[in-house]
Amino acid sequence: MPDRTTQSWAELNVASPDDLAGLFQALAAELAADVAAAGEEAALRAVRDRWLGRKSGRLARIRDQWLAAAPREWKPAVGQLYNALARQAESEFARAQARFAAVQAQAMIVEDAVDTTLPGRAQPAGPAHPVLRILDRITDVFVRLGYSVATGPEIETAYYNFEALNIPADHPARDDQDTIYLAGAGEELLLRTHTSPVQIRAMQAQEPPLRIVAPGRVYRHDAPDASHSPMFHQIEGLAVDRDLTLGDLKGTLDHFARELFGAAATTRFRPSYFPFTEPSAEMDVSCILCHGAGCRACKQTGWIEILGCGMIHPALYRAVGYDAARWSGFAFGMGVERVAMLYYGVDDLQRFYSGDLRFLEQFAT
Ligand code: 2U9
Repeated sequence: MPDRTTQSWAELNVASPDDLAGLFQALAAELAADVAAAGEEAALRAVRDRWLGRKSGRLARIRDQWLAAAPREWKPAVGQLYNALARQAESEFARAQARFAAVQAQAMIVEDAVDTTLPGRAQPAGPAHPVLRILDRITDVFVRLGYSVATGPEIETAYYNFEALNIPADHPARDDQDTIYLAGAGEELLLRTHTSPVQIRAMQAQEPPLRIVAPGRVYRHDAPDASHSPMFHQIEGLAVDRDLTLGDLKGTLDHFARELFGAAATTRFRPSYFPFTEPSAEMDVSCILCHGAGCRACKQTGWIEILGCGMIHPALYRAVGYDAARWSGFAFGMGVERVAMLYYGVDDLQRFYSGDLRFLEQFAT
């Protein structure tokens, strides 16, 4: 069917009102057929442009050409029919658009539907790292005894890492061989070699009585091998109160050994030396593998060294402003990887840092 809206008013040859009505009826039918034939939204948009396009749409042409050119006596009738056709066009497009939107909404409901009968997706929980599991267990033993947990910076000053702990400038522990210093820092900054600075800060911040454990990462200038790592974990403890004795220290740590390794574990204390404690000792626990009979793990001695400890040196009380005559206390420290190796029977420290999930997932329970 030729597009009659491209014809001029004169070409239409409208001779009677019936001619005019017939012409608009045919256009209305054509419009309805066009809309009905649009099977998708893009097609509907094209039909809409053809009819309602602002400049060259069919309705624009009727308005701009027929209505403008019609003789005066025809204008009211043309105007009315034009308005009716324009209203019909708007409502047909709106209805068709709403139909498409409803179909689309229905499709989305189907697409997004959740099948509530399907079994849930498993969320595999990553197990905690074996070193941190042991660190938690050790921490918990002391928390149950009333200790609180303290943490602090891993970058420290020489004052907190050494001086305040009675480790003077000429002490071998301060050698570059053992300590990782941070180059270019204004004051002498380093990676803490133990968690003891945390406890110095805690003592500075509060008066006794004090019972804290300080778990965390520490750093040493060591090449990695089966028993060394430039980064490892420590947990240290500190108790300061009136009249604490070596007996309190031994009782506390013996209790700790039995809590961690089982009721059958026994302990022994051997004299030792640390600059920050006096007297100092190392605690051995009866070998958890052979129970004292002698095996490869305990080098046939029946004992395994587990931690260092001692009564706090009076120089430390002076450094933090405590009255050394009034307070006494004890401290202890242990390497967590070492305890984890014993606990789990791992013979190479590097395995903990291998990132090998087959190894790490063995400790999930
Ligand atoms: C303060 C006062 C005293 C913590 C202590 C040890 C003994 C000890 C080592 C075990 C293995 C370090 O990881 S390791 O190499 N530690 O033997 N640590 S007493 O003494 C303190 C700490 C803080 C204020």
